[in-house]
Amino acid sequence: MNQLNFLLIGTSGNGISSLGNTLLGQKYFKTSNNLLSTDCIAVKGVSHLEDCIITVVDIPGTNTDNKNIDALKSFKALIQEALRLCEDGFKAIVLVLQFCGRYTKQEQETLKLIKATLGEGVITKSTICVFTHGDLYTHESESFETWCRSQKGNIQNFLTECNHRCLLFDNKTKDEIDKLKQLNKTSRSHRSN
Ligand SMILES: Nc1nc2c(ncn2[C@@H]2O[C@H](COP(=O)(O)OP(=O)(O)OP(=O)(O)O)[C@@H](O)[C@H]2O)c(=O)[nH]1
Ligand SMILES: [Mg+2]
Repeated sequence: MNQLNFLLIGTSGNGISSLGNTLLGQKYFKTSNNLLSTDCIAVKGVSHLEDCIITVVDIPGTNTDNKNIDALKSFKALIQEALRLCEDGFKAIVLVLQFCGRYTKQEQETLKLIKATLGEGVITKSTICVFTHGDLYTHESESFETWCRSQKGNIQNFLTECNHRCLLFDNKTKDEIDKLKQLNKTSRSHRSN
């Protein structure tokens, strides 16, 4: 059996838990459209697909706006908890961004937390970048890859750093074939690490 272990990380509200559910093919994680997240623990989900065991750990989205919280300390505690839940470790860290969202200071702070906790090399070595809200992608004449390569500034630096392992996900799709295609692409990105 192949094992695909994913740790999902991102800024709160980017669709992290929804992505986890898509990857597992079932509703494991709580999702919400509330403006403030109430999640505070890491949760693990496991599913089987053909010859694969897929393990996903969903941690609460980061929120570095709240200056009363030591963001690094609480992030480190969450990562430790995630590693405890998935003792074989993670071959891929999935940084969840939102298509049509902006790459702001908040996103860069999330990236800093990842590097400070998992090491500077983690992006190049084992990070996949997933853009959720793929249903909003309407660039019919341009492939998603071309769109990624045309982005500028800090986001381009990040995409280059993760060797353009970028995927677009529509977590709302009801199309079973679409769902499988998204999953297959993720497993290919994972194997290219
Ligand atoms: N249209 C669309 N909506 C999405 C997609 N992915 C997530 N959403 C919506 O975005 C909202 C937030 O999704 P969650 O998965 O709860 O986000 P999260 O990042 O886990 O948020 P917290 O854990 O609360 O920080 C929900 O209303 C989802 O239905 C997507 O691909 N397309
Ligand atoms: Mg969540």
